[in-house]
Amino acid sequence: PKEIFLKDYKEPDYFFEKVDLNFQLGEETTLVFSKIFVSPRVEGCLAPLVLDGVDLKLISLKVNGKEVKGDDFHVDSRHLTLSSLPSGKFTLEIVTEICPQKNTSLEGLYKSSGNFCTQCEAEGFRKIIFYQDRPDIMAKYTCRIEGDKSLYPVLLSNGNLIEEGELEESKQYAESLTQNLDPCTRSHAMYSLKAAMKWDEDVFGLEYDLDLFNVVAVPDFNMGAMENKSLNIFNSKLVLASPETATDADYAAILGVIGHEFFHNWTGNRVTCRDWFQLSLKEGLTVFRDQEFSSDMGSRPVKRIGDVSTLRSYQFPQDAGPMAHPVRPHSYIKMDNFYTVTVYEKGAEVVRMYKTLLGASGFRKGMDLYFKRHDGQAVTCEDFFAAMRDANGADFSNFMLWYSQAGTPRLNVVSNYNAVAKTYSLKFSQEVPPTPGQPIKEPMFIPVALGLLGSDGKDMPLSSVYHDGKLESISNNGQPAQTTVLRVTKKEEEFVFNDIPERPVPSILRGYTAPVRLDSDLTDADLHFLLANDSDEFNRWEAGQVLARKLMLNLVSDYQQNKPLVLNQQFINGVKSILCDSSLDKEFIAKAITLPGEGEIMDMMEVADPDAVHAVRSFIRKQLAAELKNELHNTVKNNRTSEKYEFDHQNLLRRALKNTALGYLGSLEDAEMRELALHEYKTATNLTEQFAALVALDQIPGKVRDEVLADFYNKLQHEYLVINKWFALQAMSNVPGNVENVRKLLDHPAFDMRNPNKVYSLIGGFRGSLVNFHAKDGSGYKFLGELVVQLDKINPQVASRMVSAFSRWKRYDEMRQNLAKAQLEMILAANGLSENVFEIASKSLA
Ligand code: B3K
Ligand code: ZN
Repeated sequence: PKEIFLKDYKEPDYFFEKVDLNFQLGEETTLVFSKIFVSPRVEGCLAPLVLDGVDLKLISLKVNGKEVKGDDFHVDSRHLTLSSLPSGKFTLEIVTEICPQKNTSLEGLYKSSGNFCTQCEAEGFRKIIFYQDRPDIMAKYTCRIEGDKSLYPVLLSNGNLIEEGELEESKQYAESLTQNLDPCTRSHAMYSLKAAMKWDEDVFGLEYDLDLFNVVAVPDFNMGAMENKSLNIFNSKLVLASPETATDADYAAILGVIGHEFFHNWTGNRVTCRDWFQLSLKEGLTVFRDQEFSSDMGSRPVKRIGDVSTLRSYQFPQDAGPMAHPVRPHSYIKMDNFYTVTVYEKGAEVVRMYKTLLGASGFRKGMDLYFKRHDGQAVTCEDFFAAMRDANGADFSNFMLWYSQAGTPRLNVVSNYNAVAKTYSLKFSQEVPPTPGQPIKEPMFIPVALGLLGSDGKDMPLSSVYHDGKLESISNNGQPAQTTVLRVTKKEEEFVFNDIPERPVPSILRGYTAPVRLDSDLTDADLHFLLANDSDEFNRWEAGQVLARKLMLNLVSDYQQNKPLVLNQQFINGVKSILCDSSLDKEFIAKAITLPGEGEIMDMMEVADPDAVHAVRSFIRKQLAAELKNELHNTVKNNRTSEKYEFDHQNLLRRALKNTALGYLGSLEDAEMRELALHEYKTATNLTEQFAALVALDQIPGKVRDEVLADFYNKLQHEYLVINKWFALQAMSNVPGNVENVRKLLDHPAFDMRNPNKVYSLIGGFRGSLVNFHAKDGSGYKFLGELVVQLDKINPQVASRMVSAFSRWKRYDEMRQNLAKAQLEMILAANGLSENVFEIASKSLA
């Protein structure tokens, strides 16, 4: 397979000005008529025109209305090459035949669950017609679709509807679209869309530019959604919501994803990427925009906590493994493999840093300039950087390194208080770890928001800081600041604060202003102090997490040495005081009493030990549940929601806290608590509470668990999205030997390997059980290895997502390493392996 490099980018020799498409949808094959108006970039161009085309049958080919002769074109399995072209502009008419009914890759044009659907990003358009399939070809399109009216009553395409009507033989056609949403979509998705439209106008001054906007739900879809202009397509799980079939988390995800796709209209469609390496230009920016949107619609600190947890649990491990790549990758074999947490989530952190450095109004100025300069263009990450810089006259020194250097920087801080001089110093040092192809790194530009707490727990006023041989004043409209943003740009660097009356407790990296791993010399007492007092809610939560991580790592080491596990009282008291603090936001409490995830702890170990990490996390949960049983029980009783479900902030908070408490109680092997969970299950008026009760009951194997799981299936079997949750719950179970149960579920009548959501639930879910996926006998690895090979024949994109679970195999003990490696080798040896899986598997072994 061929690797494609950023450094090899060349402008196209030919531009396409206009493209007219006509689809004749059929039951055996579909015919696509394309008429392309071509113009050479440079007058008198003699270069051949190379069109991409995969799995296409060429029916006819005309240039300027004349059939092209055999000598003047060449077709192979990837390209159609045309030579002896007219000089100057010309038209190209091509008729292509495709088989959407046989297309299980869900890329290009495919038919599934009775619908025709397209997916063109990143390189799927070449599976529909012969085309220069690259993002810098920006043409005007018209699109006509013809199909059987009874089978395909609704025909939707991009842009405004020009014309629609009837044809003979009960066929109809449309040159665009009609609004058609099912009623339950209308409520929450429509609410989300309207909110997103208003938000973008208010916050960025960006308006929608067409008369129509369609939201379509598709049950068989590889990703979450796709931002096709005026025709956003969604995986149905990210659109369809009713209280009985979607949880609060689903409602929140829908809000975010509807927003995300809508926001792409400006950041992605009107201004797009020059080439796919620039993907984060639109994705990092649009994720940032959807995060901000969700923050404004709900609780900002809680949203931030959730986003940072995702970054730590998924992006940090990626950045530390064999698939580590910069926010702007340097090369790829299959672009689809680079729709990653690094490009999306770390990319969003990079955009957030501009805002941290420039402030809200400076950031807005930068965005305004970006659109002013680049509306209608295909551009690069440098163009975005330049707009931010130029609009503000800003000095960003080496900021661009965030786009080119992979790996999570480590930032270390050492503090010192001088009681005589009344100065407080913070010494920063940074290190960016080596990653594949990048052994040596430069220091990064790290914005660090900082506050200093006095012994009264309040922020000290900060007036000046001595840095780099200069005294810099810190002020907030003339007033001393409570939080300041330090710019750490060197390998080692010191900041000294003046007029500090007592030794402060520093609150470093408030709001998590940079995607780094922070180490500091804060003591446990300092962390407890921050947990109780920090005015920055994110750092309050963070202090608790740092304490919990330390505790968990210590217990893991006790476990490995066969020492008895003991939970210290101070930690229990800390959790108790948060749980019982009625002044706190309930959703914040839920986050603050939740332990760091198993993946996060594994990621911090020299050799990852899944059994120990799982045992320790379960032990702490159980101990806390036992010690705080009354408080947790009261929390459940006091936070049941009212009869009618509403996705409103007040009720959402109550459910978040109640469900977290119930989860703790479910870990106890206690008949009374099981009754409680069963009661919650039976009396729930919405899926959020019902499913949380099911999750609580799922923890203890036995008759009750089996009966409730069966009951849930019987009642909700017609709701396929809910049944996917039911699959996932069982797949993630830590019951020893669960792999056999998961194998059986593959034959369940509701399972279907061709539906990505089902695969993500059952097979993806299984990878979530540390003890079973990493089982010492290799049964988990073998299960996944076999499935990847099977899946690859159906849908390479989905298979490739599944194989990535193996990529960090070197993090485990030798026995597990050998078992995982054997699976990767087996996969690579499979016949007809896709490039998608090949890329991940081979890079994992390298
Ligand atoms: N841009 C699409 C993702 C396309 C994925 C291609 N394999 C969805 C999004 O980010 O909104
Ligand atoms: Zn996106």
